[in-house]
Amino acid sequence: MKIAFFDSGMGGLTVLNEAMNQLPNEEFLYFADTLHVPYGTKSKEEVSSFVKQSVERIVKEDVKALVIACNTATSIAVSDLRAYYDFPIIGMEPAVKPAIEMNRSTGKRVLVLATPLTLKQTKYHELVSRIDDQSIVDSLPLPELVRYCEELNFEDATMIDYFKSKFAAFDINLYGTVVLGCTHYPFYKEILKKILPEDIHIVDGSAGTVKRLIQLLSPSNQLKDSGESTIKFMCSDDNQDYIEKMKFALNLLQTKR
Ligand code: DGN
Repeated sequence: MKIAFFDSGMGGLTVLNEAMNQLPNEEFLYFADTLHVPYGTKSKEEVSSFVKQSVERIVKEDVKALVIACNTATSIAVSDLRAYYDFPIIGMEPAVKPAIEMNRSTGKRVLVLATPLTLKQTKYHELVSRIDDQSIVDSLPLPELVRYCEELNFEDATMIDYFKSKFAAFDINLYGTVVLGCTHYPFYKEILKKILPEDIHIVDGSAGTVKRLIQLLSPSNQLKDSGESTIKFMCSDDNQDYIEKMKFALNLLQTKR
């Protein structure tokens, strides 16, 4: 049986990559909702319906768990999906909690980067108000970044200009940690390192999500302990060129390991 990963586009590959590092014997399925990417600038109702349609296709495959490898889709649809399906469904959460812990004694602030839709959701505001007892968390929406990633635009010069213009309103030296609260953003980690101060930590939620996946599958012995990992790629518009693009992007992540 497969462990399925789902995102609007290729962002969830950053989470799949983490899972492949930790679970080398599994069969994976990766599904991208290419008919509707990007989600982050659409309405909550639209995204909720796109996620449901995608998951209906995914469950036709033989799946034992589903990772919603998209912060935007998780914040909108994970509770409804869990109420409807009876296999483990694991979502993403911006790694705000570890980021706050890292800065408790440093006096530095935390900057959360995510899509506009994730940052607007009650789920995000509740998370921050529950744990940000020193009011050190700020957020910055990056509405264009998913599109750049989908275009495989990883060109240093363009992206450095883009990030510099986005950070211009912030005194970046006040920050100890930057949280990548969208699964597309870790593709830009190396570029971000080039422009952020050297001592800033850059964190994302994929390790936490994969840890939770392992916790949920281990007790019922659903993890494989031998064999090779395999990946089946699917996308909602069945575009073979996009599938090749995803393979290329996953390979980029794997060569950075
Ligand atoms: N990768 C998605 C996320 O983590 O929010 C972004 C999806 C999108 O389509 N904007």
